[in-house]
Amino acid sequence: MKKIISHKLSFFLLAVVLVWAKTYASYLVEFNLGVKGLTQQILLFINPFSFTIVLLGLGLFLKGRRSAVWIISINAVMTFVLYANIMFYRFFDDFLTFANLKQAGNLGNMSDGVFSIMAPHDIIYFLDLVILIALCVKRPQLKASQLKKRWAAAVVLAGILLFYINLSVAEKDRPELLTRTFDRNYIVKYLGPYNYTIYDGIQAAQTASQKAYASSDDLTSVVNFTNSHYAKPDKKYFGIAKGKNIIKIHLESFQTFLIDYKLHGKEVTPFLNKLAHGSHDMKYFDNFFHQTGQGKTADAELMMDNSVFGLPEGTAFVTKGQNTYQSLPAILNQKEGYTSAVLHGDYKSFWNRDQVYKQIGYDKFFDASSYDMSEENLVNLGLKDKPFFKESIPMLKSLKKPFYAHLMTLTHHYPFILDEKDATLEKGTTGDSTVDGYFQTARYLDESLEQFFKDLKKSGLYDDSVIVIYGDHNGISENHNRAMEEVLGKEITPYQNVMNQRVPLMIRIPGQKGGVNHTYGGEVDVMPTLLHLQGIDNKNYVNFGTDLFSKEHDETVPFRNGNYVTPKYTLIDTTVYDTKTGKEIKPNKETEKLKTQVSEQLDLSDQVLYKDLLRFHKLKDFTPVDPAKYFYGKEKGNE
Ligand code: GP9
Ligand code: MN
Repeated sequence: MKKIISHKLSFFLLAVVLVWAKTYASYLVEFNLGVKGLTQQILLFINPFSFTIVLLGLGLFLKGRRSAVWIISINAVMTFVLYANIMFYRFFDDFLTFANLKQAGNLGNMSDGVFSIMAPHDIIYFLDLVILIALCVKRPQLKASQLKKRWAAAVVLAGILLFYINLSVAEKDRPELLTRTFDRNYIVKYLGPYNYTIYDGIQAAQTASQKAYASSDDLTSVVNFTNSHYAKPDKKYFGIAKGKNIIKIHLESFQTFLIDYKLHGKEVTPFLNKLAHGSHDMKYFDNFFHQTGQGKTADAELMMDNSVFGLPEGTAFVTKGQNTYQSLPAILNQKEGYTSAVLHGDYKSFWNRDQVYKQIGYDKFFDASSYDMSEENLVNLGLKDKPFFKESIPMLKSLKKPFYAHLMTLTHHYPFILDEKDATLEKGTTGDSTVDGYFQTARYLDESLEQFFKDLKKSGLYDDSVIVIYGDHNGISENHNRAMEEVLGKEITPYQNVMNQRVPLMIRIPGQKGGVNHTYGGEVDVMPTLLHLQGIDNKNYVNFGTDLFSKEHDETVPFRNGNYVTPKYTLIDTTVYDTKTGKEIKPNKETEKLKTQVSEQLDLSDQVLYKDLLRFHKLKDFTPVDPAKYFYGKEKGNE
């Protein structure tokens, strides 16, 4: 036994335990990781181990004191990583990224405040280093200690195995944790700060290499495409909303099939139904589709504000958070003096929003920290929609006019749960809890929206504002087809599944009549539409969508996977359907041409993001957004 637990191994074990202890202490003292449930508690407890065992364990292959030096050096690097994150988190409420390091503005803000955010207890983060160094110096036994290579290998393998276990339990609790990168908080909560740093480093390296080989020539084919795809504005609509506030409301997971749907003989969304039928002068697009991929909400936001597609894999908001954008809020600001704001009852780091909104040029970001997040106001992912809308009114009023405000709801989100006291509609009865709950949270959202409209009127903001309402993506996936067949009373064929990807789009323009508009369109079409309503021609911008009111609007709606819908055809993989009847038809020249156009459009849009091509797009009347000039939350400069 004594032989096995050699001095070398005990030094190593001590180092591992000390690193674990301080890392775990930092979870409890420094970070707000939102740990819920036993699985997450256990993962939090064990997650510092895997990386520590592997990295420190490599030192066991070295002889004598060199091994101790290795362990101490790695410990020092890990201490630096941990402490840098602690400091950064104290300042920005977020974890450090390699992208942050490159963005001088961010850290520059911190530099003069560094000492003020240090705390006396910070000593605990360095204590283990001191102990290990002292032991190394004082203990001559370490010099002679030896460990068999196969023991060293066993230790490193055990660390790797632990990592796999940790990752698989994490993926079970939060599927697609690494592929979708929802939030840095999540990665740290599940995998710990050290694994997170490696993960972030790999992502940063991938991004950098994609950008490095790009040149302005790559932009030429993009601009050729968007020029030839341009749809000129209809005079009837051009500029009719000039200078009006724009209040854009994101209905989480809201699908069009809910409109006019009756459950237990009652309308599920009576207020939205009224709007869809022209009340409040609402123009309702009933053939509007979401085009999101893995990035879900973030993809919807990206498309609506930039008229580019989300990426085929992952989430552009996360992986392309350091790109150049020519966004709707930035153009509105530069052309018409608009201020812009996002309002949302979740924390700002979700979907990397705090970084990307700066790239997009949002002046303000009211996230969860601006709202009353007491327990009774929360359900599921964050703030309930009713308090969210209520508290948003004074924030909207505080904005300099004209403004563009993007409000994102949250309660109607998978798994569609609601406190009993908030439920005014009985659940569905399919036996599928997701589908059954979906109706109840949709009703809650509908009531929240009705209340918001009333409050907007009271506040005086209603009359002079354009109101845009849209569903971001489907809430019910194909895993629930059985229950959905019961709900819709029809078989969910692949064709029907595509039809189910309709989400509502509504636009209210002061002084204009409402009504139903059957034009086919998708999320990339919203930015050109809103620009033209403002009297800003989108001709020179890289927009992949076209104005929904234009006579030249392209009614082909590409989906992220290369499928498409037009009023005539629906392409699913290699099969073409007649959109009106759902009957399979033979591919023809037109459907083949559309297929080529759609894949070219998606490919060019991907290149814009992967290669950061808009940095080469010089426009006389557009100054690129400087993210270093934007501050949200506690950051200095946001007074
Ligand atoms: C989180 C919310 C939901 O803040 O926007 O995002 P989703 O899961 O729908 O992408
Ligand atoms: Mn969403």
